[in-house]
Order: sequence, then C-alpha cells, then structure tokens
Amino acid sequence: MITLPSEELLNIFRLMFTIRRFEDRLYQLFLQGLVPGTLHQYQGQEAVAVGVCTALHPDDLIFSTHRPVGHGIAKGMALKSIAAEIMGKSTGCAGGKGGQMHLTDVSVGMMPSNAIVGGNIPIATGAALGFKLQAEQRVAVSFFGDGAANIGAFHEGINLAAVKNAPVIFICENNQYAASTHISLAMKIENIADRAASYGIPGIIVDGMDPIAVREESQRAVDRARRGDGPTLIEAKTYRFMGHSRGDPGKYREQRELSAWQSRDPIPNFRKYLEQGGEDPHTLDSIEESVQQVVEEAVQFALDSPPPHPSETYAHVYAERGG
Ligand SMILES: Cc1ncc(C[n+]2csc(CCOP(=O)(O)OP(=O)(O)O)c2C)c(N)n1
Ligand SMILES: [Mg+2]
Repeated sequence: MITLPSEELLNIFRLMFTIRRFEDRLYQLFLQGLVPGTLHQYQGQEAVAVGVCTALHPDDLIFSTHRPVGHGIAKGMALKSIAAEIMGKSTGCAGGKGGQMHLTDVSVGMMPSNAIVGGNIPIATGAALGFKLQAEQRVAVSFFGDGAANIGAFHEGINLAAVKNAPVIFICENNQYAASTHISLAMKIENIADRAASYGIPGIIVDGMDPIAVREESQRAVDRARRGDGPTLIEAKTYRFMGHSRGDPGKYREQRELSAWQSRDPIPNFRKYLEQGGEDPHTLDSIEESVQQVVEEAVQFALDSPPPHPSETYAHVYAERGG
C-alpha cells in the first residue's frame, strides 16, 4: 500500500466530496427543470476518477465519456464552467451548446468528452502516439465503461496502442451495467482485465471503491507508460448509485444489490479511514463546508448567466477556411 502525505489524502477527499456534492446538486436542478436534456451521473464511482487523475501531471490528457462530470472535476475543471454548460448557458465550457455529455477544458488536460460508447479509445491512443513521436513525456488516459469493452473500437484502439507501445492508460470503469444490461448478459468472462492478455499488455483489476488502491495502480501504469513500456488496461470494479440517465428508474436491479454497494460508498468510508489515521474531524468538516460553498457559487453563476445568443447558432460548427 502506498503512503501519501496528509495534504494529498485531504485533496483526494476534497475532490471526491466535490464530485458527490456537485452531482447531487445537479440532480436537484434537473428536477426543477433547469437542466435541458438529461444527466448521466457519477455518484458511487468517485474513487476511480480521483484515484486516476491524482496520479497525472497537469499536461497529461484525459478522454472521457457520456458520464464526464467526475473526470472533469478530478482533472481540475472549474465548477462554474461545468455548471453553466450543463444548464445550457453561454458561460459554459462549450458555450452552452454541448450540454452534460460535452465537457472540456483543454488547458487542464480534459479533452472534449465523447458520448459515442468506446469512441475515445482510439482517440486517446492517437494522442499518446503523438506524444511518443514528439518525444514528449506526457501520457493519455482513456476512461470508458464495461459496455464499451464490447465495441470494436476497444479492440482496435488497445491493439494499436499495444503494438506501438503508446503511453496510454485504459481505465475500464466496470459499474456492472451498460444502461439496463447487466454485464453477465453481454460477456461470458467475469473480468474485462483478462482481455489485456490477448493484446500482450498488463491487465489489472482494482477495487474501484478505494481511491488509494486506484491511485496506486494508476501510478504504476503511468510510470510504466512514461518509461516507454507501453499501455496498461485497468479494470476498476465499481457501481453507479443513480440510474443510467435521469429517466431511468433502475427496475433491472435489486435493492439488495444497490444497498450492498452503497455500504461500500467511497466517501464516508474514506473519511472514516482518514479519521482512523489521525486526521482531525474538524479539518474534514471544514473541507466539506468549503466545497458546499464552491458548489453553490458555481450554481449561482450558472443561474445568473445568459443563454447563448441566437447569432451564435452556427458558430464553431465549421472551421474558418485557411484558419
Ligand atoms: C456506439 C454507441 N452505442 C450506443 C450508445 C447509447 N448508449 C449511451 S451510454 C450506453 C451504455 C454504456 O455503458 P457503459 O459503457 O458500461 O458505460 P456506463 O454508462 O455504465 O458508464 C449506451 C448503450 C452510444 N452512445 N454509443
Ligand atoms: Mg457500465
């Protein structure tokens, strides 16, 4: 088990708590009719985004999915720009025209998230190949779900990364379901990480409810990629506490199953772990309070922002000729 300085442990706690609080607040806003479109929420999976992203440098790139809020926050996106985007406001990261599935801030390494299941796997591989060809010490990370592991792009992207020793880390967040389909109905093997053997790269299984375990395995994979030893496939076993998207009542899963995973909630459990390790509960309380404030400020900013101007409708659709 790695030992991290107290400052880093508190940062992990702060980031996970921020994701949870922000997602819960977005849900309320959705119920108030203030979120156009739908939401794909990340509650339950926070330890994965935070464990991975705290192992990265600011100029490393991450590639996310239709469920990108946790990844964006963990990589350092400003909550204001996420809140405004999700509420369709002109101050959002995509000018309010992308919505919840299209979050980006290239300045912090959050590449535009991609709602095509499995779509970012070859793209992250391409970015990593670019780093290698330009002899840059950066790495790329592709986040995707268990459902994406059955898409053709998974095979093509990982195989190419493997043969080219590209500095990329593939993070499969196995939350057991692709929409309403349980993983056992979609594949005959239990562990997606086993597929790494067929590409000749390491395949690692990690407890996706434990941020330190995720951090440790991610660090190993990042170090390996930076050394020039190629990609790793990490399968994080996790669970989403909410439905697939906001219209999903989740009738395909048993309350018993949900409760069992909720008892492994990474946030209260990590708080307990920190307190047992001697962290002052008042410090943790004040982190929670300050996060709450930052979330409210972001929401207020989004509420106060104007929608995109109609004259912007066709802006950013085509590149300028010669531009
Ligand atoms: C290529 C493609 N097929 C289908 C969809 C519709 N779709 C959106 S999310 C999703 C399920 C994805 O499951 P998984 O990869 O496990 O990610 P999770 O939602 O569990 O995070 C589907 C089928 C899509 N966006 N892209
Ligand atoms: Mg899934």
